[in-house]
Amino acid sequence: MNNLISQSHIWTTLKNHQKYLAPVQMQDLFALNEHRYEDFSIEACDLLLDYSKNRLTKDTLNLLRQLAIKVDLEAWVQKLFTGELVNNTEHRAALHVALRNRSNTQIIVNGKNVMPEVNLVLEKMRKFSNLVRDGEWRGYTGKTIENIVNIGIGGSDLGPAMVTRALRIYQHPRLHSYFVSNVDNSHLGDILTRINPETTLFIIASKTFTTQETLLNAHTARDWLIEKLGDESAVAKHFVAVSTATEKVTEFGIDPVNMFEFWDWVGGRYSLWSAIGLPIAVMVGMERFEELLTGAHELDQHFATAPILENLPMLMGLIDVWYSSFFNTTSQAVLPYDYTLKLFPAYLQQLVMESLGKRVTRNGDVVDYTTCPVIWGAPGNNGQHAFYQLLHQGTHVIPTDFIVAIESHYNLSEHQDAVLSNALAQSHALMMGRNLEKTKQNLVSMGIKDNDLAQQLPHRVFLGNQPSNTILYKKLTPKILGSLIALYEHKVFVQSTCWGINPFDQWGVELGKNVASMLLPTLQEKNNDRISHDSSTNGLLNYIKTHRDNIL
Ligand code: G6Q
Repeated sequence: MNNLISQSHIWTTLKNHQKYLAPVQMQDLFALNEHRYEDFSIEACDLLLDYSKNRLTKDTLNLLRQLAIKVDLEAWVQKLFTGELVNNTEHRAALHVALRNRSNTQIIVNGKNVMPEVNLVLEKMRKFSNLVRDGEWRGYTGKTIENIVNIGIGGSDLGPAMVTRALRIYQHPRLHSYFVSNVDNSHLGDILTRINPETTLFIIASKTFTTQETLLNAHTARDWLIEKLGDESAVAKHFVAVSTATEKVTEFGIDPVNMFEFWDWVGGRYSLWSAIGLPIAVMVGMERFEELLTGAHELDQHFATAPILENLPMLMGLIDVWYSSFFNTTSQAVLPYDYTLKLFPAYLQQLVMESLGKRVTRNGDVVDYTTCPVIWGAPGNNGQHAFYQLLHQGTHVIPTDFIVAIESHYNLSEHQDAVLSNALAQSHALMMGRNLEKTKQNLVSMGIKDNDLAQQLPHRVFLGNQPSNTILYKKLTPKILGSLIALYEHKVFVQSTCWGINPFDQWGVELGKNVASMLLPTLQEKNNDRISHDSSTNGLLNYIKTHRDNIL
């Protein structure tokens, strides 16, 4: 218990400070300081962060800064950037910053500079993506490639799927991308009915090349292709792999020449910058992929050098710790007012919750403070007509990130102003609320009176004081997107450092991988006699067995 940060003086001071701030209304803080926006907003890497609509003051920030100093945040950032084994349970570095190290300075892991290998793979990606895009890479029957099907799951799916969707405006006009992750028939099965095998390239993306879902989908896709084209040798023209496991890729039947390598120091959910980004490079071109890397690299430089309270990821991470551990908030909404970021909340769910969804510190001590919030969200205007009700009048405090593009890539008149006004109106309304008196005036002005007024009044009041950040950028270019993603990656690292958590392992995911293979044989047995799990699992298994017609 003694190793926990919660035992420190600064933690106790923050706790007391929270008691003082808990009843304070943000609208009063705005009224007291007409420069609150200027005082609590910051710009770096073409991203503007307005964090003025948060339940904090300058004192709060100074205390959070002291917390960052107490946990040696800046020293941990150095460890991250210099290849130390920050993933202590797997004895690995976590060097996503090396993958986008555009200044090419050497980064040593286990005594070896990793940059030459990184650059070689980037070069291989460039050549391959150009061949596909230029129509020079041809399928078995000589046709150019039109469909790119990425088969992977988790970190080998969410990042590239999100980025490819976000950068759709840049995609090659001949190419269509599909991302298959789920093992459910209706994912791959549906896509296979809509593509032509002669013009399809499958990218099998798996760091370990042992993941059940990916391998099953990959085998099914391979069998489908061979059946359709009538020759096993067609595989060489239609399958490439992205992996760290050369032997397993070869066993599967993919020539290592068509394999794009990455390394165990790249975590799955931090891997879109590696060859796992191959579908991005093919769809939008290697130059755009490199712009994405540049955006992330610039944010890396900012993170590594800017002082704590002028540092975007540090500020956002510290504010998140403030809410989770001192206000005990348990969820956080991410609301992009930029439809191209449709998949960003899903991507962040993995990045944040797989990294921080933990209850013991690096040393194995059980924490006595709230850590990772549940992350959820959806594009702005859609959410307004769905779950925002809970943000405005529910019983939870839900810190929210509004992510807003000033301009769109498309020029439909009036639309962008509608988006911007909605985004700003929502964060304003969440902060201000509408008190009893104002609500009453409003209802009276609408002609509502007497009993009706008394009855309606409590339903129409908005307490407000709901905190939010707003992140603004001009237009979602590959570079801006790179910076935005890196901002969230590093924000997670800041939170993990304050909480003393290792953000780079995922033992919960490993558990899932093991239990699935445990039940599979029971499901495939004909009789029910040997079922010996808990009675619920036994009951469900038996029910499934007696109700399904198509046992394969
Ligand atoms: C990510 C996790 C996990 C992983 C998938 C796929 O950080 O480790 O989401 O990415 O389980 O693993 P493979 O890439 O090994 O198939």
